[in-house]
Amino acid sequence: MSRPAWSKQEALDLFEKPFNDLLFQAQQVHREHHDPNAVQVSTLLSIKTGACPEDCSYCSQSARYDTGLERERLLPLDEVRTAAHRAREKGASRFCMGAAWRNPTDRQLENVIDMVRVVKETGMEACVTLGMLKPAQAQRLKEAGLDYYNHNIDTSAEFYDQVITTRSIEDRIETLDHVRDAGINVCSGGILGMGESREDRASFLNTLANLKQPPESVPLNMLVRIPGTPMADVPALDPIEFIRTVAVARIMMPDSHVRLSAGREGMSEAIQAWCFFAGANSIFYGEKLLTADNADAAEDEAMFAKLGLTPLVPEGCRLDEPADSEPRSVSA
Ligand code: SAM
Ligand code: DTB
Ligand code: SF4
Repeated sequence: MSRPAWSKQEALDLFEKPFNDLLFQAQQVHREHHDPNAVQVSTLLSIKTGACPEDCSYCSQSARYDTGLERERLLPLDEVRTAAHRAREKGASRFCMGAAWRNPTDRQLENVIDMVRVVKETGMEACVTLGMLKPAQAQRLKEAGLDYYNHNIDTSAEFYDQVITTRSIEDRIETLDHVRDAGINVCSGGILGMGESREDRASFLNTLANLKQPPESVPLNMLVRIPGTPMADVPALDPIEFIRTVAVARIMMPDSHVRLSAGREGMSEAIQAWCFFAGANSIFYGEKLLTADNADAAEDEAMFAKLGLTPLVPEGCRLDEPADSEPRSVSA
C-alpha cells in the first residue's frame, strides 16, 4: 500500500490553523473513518513495577530517581486472572499489561505469554508493553495470540535525548518493525507536556504517521508529573495545545485509534469532550494506570452517558460469550 508521506511542515501547518478550522477538519476525517460516538476501552495492569534500568525522565519506575515506589516482583498469574476478569466485567475490551523492563529475557517472556493466554480466555484483546523485543520474541508473542504491542516513541527525534539517554528513538522504531513484521497490531504514541516545542509535537506525529504503516493505536499521554523525577516541575501544557495535537494526529493517521491516555485525571470533562470531538476514540478505564491514578471510573461512566458515547466492541472480541475460564479467588 503506498500513501503520500507527510512532511514536518505539513504537520506544523495543521497545528497553526485556527482552532475551529482544525477541529472541523479533524471531525470530518474522524466521521469518514470511524463511528463518531464509539470509544475503545482498555484497562491497564502493571505486572512488574519499578527498578527499571532506563532513565526516562518522566517515569516513576526508573531506578535512577527516588519516587518512593516499591520495587515489585512479577505478578502471580492468579492476580492477573482476577484483574482481567474484573476489567471485562467493567466493560473493557482490551487488557494491557506493562512491565518496567528495558527488554524481557526469554524466560520472562514465557511468563508473560502465560498471562496473555489468561487474558485471551476472557474474550478480551490482549496488549503488552515490555520494552525492546528481538524478532523471535515478537514471533513468540504472536503465536501466543497477542493482539497489540505497545511501544511508544514518546517524543520527536530532535527532543529525544533530553528525555531519555539510555536508548535512541531508532531502537524504539526497530522494535516497532519487529512487532509489525510478526503480524501484531502496533500501539505507539508518546507524551505531551514534557517541555517540548510545537515543532517537536509536529515532528513526533510525523514520525508516527510515516512509519511503514501507521500504528493501529496511538496513545497520547499528557505528562503525569511524578515527584522525584526530573520532570516533576515542568510547566503544564496548555490543554488547547493538547486538543490540537489530538486533532493533528487524527488528520495524519485517519484509520488509527487515538487514545486519550495518561493525564485524564487532571483534565476537566469539557477538555476531554473536546479531545473526543478532535478525534480521540480510545481511553484507559479503571482506577489505576501503571503506577499513577487514572480518572475515576464512575465519573467516566457518567461522562460517557452525558456525551452519548458507547464502548466500542472490536471485531474478534468475544465479549458477548461467557469467558473460557472463571476468576479464581486470590487472597489480596
Ligand atoms: N518499560 C516499557 C516501555 O518503556 O516501553 C513499558 C512501560 S512504560 C511505563 C510505557 C509508557 O508509559 C511510556 O513509554 C510513556 O509513554 C508512558 N508513561 C510513563 N510514565 C508516564 C508519565 N509520568 N506520564 C505520562 N506517560 C507516561
Ligand atoms: C501508554 O501510552 N500509556 C500507558 C500505557 N501506554 C502503558 C502508561 C501510562 C503510565 C502513566 C504513569 C504511571 O501510571 O506510572
Ligand atoms: Fe522503564 Fe518504561 Fe519507565 Fe522508561 S518508561 S523507565 S523503560 S518503565
